Amino acid sequence: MKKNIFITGITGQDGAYLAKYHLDQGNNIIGGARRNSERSFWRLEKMGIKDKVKIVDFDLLDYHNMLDVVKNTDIDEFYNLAAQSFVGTSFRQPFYSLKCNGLAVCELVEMLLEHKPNTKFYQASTSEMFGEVKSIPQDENTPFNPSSPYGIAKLMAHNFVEVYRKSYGFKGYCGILFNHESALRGNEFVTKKISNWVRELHNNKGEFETPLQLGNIYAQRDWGHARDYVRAMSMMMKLEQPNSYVIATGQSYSVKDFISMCFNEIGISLRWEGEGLDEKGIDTESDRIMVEINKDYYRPNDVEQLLGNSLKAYKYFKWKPKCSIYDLVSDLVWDTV
Ligand code: NAP
Ligand code: F7E
Repeated sequence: MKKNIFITGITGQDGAYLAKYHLDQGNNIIGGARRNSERSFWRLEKMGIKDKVKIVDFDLLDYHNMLDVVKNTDIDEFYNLAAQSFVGTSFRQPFYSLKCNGLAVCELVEMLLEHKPNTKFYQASTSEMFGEVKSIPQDENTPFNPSSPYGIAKLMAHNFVEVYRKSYGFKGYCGILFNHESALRGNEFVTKKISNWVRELHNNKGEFETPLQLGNIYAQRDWGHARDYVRAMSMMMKLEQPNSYVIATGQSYSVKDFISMCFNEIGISLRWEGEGLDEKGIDTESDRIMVEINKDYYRPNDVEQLLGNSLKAYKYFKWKPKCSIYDLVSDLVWDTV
């Protein structure tokens, strides 16, 4: 039977992939989008689904707007993907991030419980909640230890959903998703920043003005593909009993590894020289400096190593990723959705 799917953050990376996934399943999509000076639906357009999605006004920071949507929309599954999603910004705008990613989600949960208790709710939780990790790999039993305002806010929302699930039978599902990327990723995230630079180098036939500038290239991440991860969201929402699940590939690479993989994709191999702020990535053939370290891209505090174990998701709904890191690099460098 056709379901009514409501997606907050429909203009974001995951919003676009999730909308496409549900449309392919034959479901109706209603997307919540906040007003901007220029509304941009470029991701939905790039996916070829803009005209198949109904858009309604939705802002996490407007209580009455959220209440109006909850009370007056017929929704089977509600996916809360909206957030201030950039960890770096959460250090510069901590309270904005706490409100959007924490408090607003608690308000949303409360109103759903009161007005639409049968609606299933998905919360976009994150590996950032593990922060300065207590064990490797991380799974559902690993203690949370956030190290950014973003992680703190997301943990508040995550805990709220879990407490309401246990206390009141709230149908809240949490996906603790590790980093997932695609050609629809925002330009400031590290994978997109690197792959955009590399593609332009290729398109400009090797010409560039400034080497690629990056911060902590020793951070390690478990990077998956957004297409695989939205499938996991939908699969967990099919389960009768709500629960929380880690979604990850089980493989971790450093930013430095990722840089090398992107350059390899256009046939350039790098060697590395120097240390700390003086470290540089150099084209082995031309000897040109391609990558430099720039202190402006360091964060006050960084999560050093993330590696997820998603065996629980496999056990309960047979999810595992289909895309390899090489597929992901290729999609990013060649801008393929
Ligand atoms: P994204 O591309 O940055 O999309 C974020 C979405 O949230 C955009 O549609 C944005 O709208 C919307 N938004 C921001 N502030 C809002 C507000 N006040 N009210 C309503 N909408 C607002 O993020 P994503 O990568 O798709 O991630 C989706 C969710 O998963 C986020 O909650 C993120 O924190 C979480 N997550 C992501 C990852 C990952 O690796 N991608 C991993 C774990 C968890 P505008 O277009 O107007 O800015
Ligand atoms: O950084 C390092 C940076 O901004 C990855 C969000 O989707 O995943 C994402 O958060 C790493 C960090 O993602 C640059 O310091 C080095 O260690 O791509 P990112 P993130 O912070 O891991 C989690 C799971 C989420 O939930 C978030 O919403 O790369 N890094 N140099 C850099 N990062 C950026 N952005 N830019 C650099 O120049």
